[in-house]
Amino acid sequence: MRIVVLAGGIGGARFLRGLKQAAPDADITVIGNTGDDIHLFGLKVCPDLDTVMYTLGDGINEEQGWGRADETFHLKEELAAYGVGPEWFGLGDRDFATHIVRTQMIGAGFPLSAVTEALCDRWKPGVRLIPMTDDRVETHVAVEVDGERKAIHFQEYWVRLRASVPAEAVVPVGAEQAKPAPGVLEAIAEADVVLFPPSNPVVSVGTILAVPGIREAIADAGVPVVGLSPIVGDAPVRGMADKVLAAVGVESTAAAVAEHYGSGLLDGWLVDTVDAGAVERTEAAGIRCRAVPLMMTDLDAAAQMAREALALAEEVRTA
Ligand code: FO1
Repeated sequence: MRIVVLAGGIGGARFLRGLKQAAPDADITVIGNTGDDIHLFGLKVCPDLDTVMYTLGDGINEEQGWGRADETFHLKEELAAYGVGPEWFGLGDRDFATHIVRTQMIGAGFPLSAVTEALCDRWKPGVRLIPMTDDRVETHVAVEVDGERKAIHFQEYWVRLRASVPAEAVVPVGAEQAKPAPGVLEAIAEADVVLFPPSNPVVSVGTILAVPGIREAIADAGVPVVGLSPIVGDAPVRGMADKVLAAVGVESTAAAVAEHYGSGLLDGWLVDTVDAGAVERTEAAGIRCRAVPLMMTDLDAAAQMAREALALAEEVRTA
């Protein structure tokens, strides 16, 4: 079975670990969000691609869900000693190697998709990881700080400000001019099922869908598209998805997120058992909905969620 997954960071990566266990023989292609990318110290950092690569390659810092295990921060400390910031973004020594290799390869003319393939040769994530585009897209957030409206990089909003101020707008800068990376549209066209994991529906899945051609390819693929709600009990399971959902006028509920994706895109939607009340509203929106446990407390729980998503896809296919 060929499965395509649109993944962001931590939630998407943990779901993918469960999907690999639930469907060990499946051919999984991950279309990774690159809107979180940031250029620091002259290096290109791709947080969501790295989180998928490290998580599936067993190099992730498990409790953080980002960055490397067994990390040290000597380089960061030395840079700070020179007064070279920013200090609010925790890049570790081991992680720096990834960004140096990536930046060197891009500097030598390799597209991000080829660089990602090369990095995955080491990590062997067991899926094909393709960035949503080889073009530069960086999500910025419009905020009002000290009475002044300004656009700041997503990472500054997310990490330095901890999303503590309302997001007036979320803009994937460059998305409109971006083209799907080689292999993205082909993977969607050849897929037997497309999954939206419990990633941030605005800044992760939403950013991937903002690359012209990707949303249309999925809507026209003629195969089941099934998503899993990142909102459980009217709150994001992790991260601060509610802050960016508000920016796009979507209430922080499981049903509202399904409606946001729309029945033109989604055929099925899994909500957590605490949100069983959302099933009727979601089905009224033309999206088949089931309430199942959605807390990825461990690998088996994530694998069960993946099985539920694949089962719903089969139900949709035979409907
Ligand atoms: N998230 C934080 O909350 N604090 C950090 O200092 C931080 C550093 C960092 C370094 C590399 C990387 O790949 C990710 C990092 N993240 C950090 C997470 C990152 O902001 C998020 O993973 C995504 O951008 C959102 O999914």
